[in-house]
Amino acid sequence: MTKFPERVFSGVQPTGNLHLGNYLGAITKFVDLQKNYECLYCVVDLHAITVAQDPAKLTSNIREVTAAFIAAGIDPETNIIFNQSQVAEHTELAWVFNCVARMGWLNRMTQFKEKAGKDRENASVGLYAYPALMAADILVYRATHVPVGEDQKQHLELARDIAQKFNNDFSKSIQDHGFGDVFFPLPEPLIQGPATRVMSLRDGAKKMSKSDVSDNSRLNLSDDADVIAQKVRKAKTDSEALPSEIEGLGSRPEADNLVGIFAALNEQSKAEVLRDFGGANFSTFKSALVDLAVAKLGPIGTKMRELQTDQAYIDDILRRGADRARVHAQATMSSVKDILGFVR
Ligand code: AQP
Repeated sequence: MTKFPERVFSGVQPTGNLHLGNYLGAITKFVDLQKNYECLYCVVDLHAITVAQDPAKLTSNIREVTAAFIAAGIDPETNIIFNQSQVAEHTELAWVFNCVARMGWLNRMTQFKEKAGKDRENASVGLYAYPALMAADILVYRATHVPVGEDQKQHLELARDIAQKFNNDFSKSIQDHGFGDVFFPLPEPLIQGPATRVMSLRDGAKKMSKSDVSDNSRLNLSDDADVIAQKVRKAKTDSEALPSEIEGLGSRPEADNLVGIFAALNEQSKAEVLRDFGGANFSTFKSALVDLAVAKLGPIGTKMRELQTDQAYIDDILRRGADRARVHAQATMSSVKDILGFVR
């Protein structure tokens, strides 16, 4: 069986309001993985335009996500940080994958259903085809590991299905060209820890999201200490004290969410948090959470603001990252063209 070198790829959309969910579900994992893997971290601007974007705002959002990566601790020299639209091979492979993926597979994607809502006829074709582009983002680097939040699990499964179908459909050509048994690895999702799905601070049944109209529903990475304190204090809770055992969180989604956030920020398990706070009321727990969130997020926000004042520095990182990423992507695309039978 073909053995692939271990490589990490993941992306974040530059759609504004980068929040605690993006940070705990994805960016902190990116930081940890750089110790042991070759990593590519991408600002997925082509995904952002699947819904309407203001061009000037998009430019600043691309720089903001880049600044967040660096401020959170990702080293742009040892890892590759870049924006998707600078490496044309993502879209080239996405077209191939549009022809590999089946309509029935895409019809099952819950994110499309949620984002298109009732007005499905008016959703962009890009929003529908989004998961095929996401598969191309990962597989153009033949990445083996993909750190994401829980909400991206279904898209990752689709990427694996696409890789497998490509490997099966073209198995003879793959072997004839000397690429071994299979050409693409089946990328593994890395979805771990106590905050893989951070929920809204206003509604424990809704995911914390950039597009939520209520800014109080999320902690933005750009929020200062006062805003963090205000939002945590206003976060919806119930009237009971915190339980001492994890089972006690079962029917209490808002309490479960805040305990999960505390655990992830403090690098603990939820059980450890409840050992310390079981029996405490929410005002005590929220005060501790404010201190922790300000201590962890405050320096990141400050560093992000500082980095964003130097656009030339950010743009240079993205350009150099894209140059490095393109080397891998072009090699994959050349092989894919041979496998498909294109003349080049
Ligand atoms: N609430 C969340 N909890 C944990 N992880 C999350 N992620 C997003 N929301 C949460 C993870 O963050 C990474 C980047 O996400 P994205 O920017 O590509 O897109 P998204 O999932 O669509 O993010 P939002 O915030 O929910 O944006 P909108 O409101 O525009 O849809 C991914 O790994 C994601 O899993």
